[in-house]
Amino acid sequence: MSADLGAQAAGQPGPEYSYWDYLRHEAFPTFWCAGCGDGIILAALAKALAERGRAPHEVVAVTGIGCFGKADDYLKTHSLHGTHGRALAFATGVKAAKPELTVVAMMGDGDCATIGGNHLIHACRRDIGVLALVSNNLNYGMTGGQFSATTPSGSRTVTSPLGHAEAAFDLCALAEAAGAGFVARATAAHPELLRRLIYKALGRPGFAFIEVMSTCPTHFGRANRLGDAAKMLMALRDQYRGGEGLGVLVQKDTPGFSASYRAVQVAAAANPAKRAGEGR
Ligand SMILES: Cc1ncc(C[n+]2csc(CCOP(=O)(O)OP(=O)(O)O)c2C)c(N)n1
Ligand code: SF4
Ligand SMILES: [Mg+2]
Repeated sequence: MSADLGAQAAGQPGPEYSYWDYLRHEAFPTFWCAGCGDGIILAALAKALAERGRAPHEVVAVTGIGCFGKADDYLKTHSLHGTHGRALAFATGVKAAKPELTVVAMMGDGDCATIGGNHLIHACRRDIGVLALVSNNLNYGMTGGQFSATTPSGSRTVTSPLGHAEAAFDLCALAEAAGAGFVARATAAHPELLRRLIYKALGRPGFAFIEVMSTCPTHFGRANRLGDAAKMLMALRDQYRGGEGLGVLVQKDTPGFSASYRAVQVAAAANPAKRAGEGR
């Protein structure tokens, strides 16, 4: 029994929602391979939403294309399944139009930072109140394991069978450099930390970026002889054993785009002659 259900059974008031309320049970089992890290990230998000007490209809899950881009299929929130690399562009539009909604863009490393890199840097700069939740499995899982902008130099993929010749982006450093007010990292081997980070991020008015180092045993793992899914998770746990590089890396108090834009709207209403394109 979960702690929530335990409290209810003991006659104490429990939280209004459980993670269970955010999942589309009829869509299970998921499309993901056994041992894929994506399910761990989905569960952490559902738990954090429940903890925040956001009703499912107040939440919009926005995705592009990719294995992690299937995540919205399993959420009983509003969802918007867009095109590859454009999740943050769609999410920006949703949040700009309806700032009262909780908007989460769920993206793979390809979706977010390879084809979608330009949208990422501008979302960071704009400080729009969207949570960017990235499953970084170091390759394009859905299309068969090609290298992406986060594939480590020297590693093997189907498009770098002799070792990748390029350097990888450090996504958190990229988000920080682009001006993100909240940047954090967890791994699929640290689900509790991930839940806490998502909870924190959901409380911010501005943009939040969370990178989850994840596992693709089917492609990246196989190509680099990293062993089965369990071995890959244990390797992630060991890689971050000291905690360096994990947790909240950047946290600033920023108003968020919706508040700044609202201030401009109020100013425009008070000064009609100064509206863009008028009074020249
Ligand atoms: C414009 C466009 N280019 C390419 C594709 C093909 N495509 C679909 S998913 C994908 C890569 C997905 O990788 P990532 O975003 O890392 O997600 P993962 O599958 O690893 O979770 C690509 C290249 C596409 N659907 N649309
Ligand atoms: S191909 Fe890789 S990323 Fe896609 S579901 Fe399978 S393990 Fe996960
Ligand atoms: Mg990927």
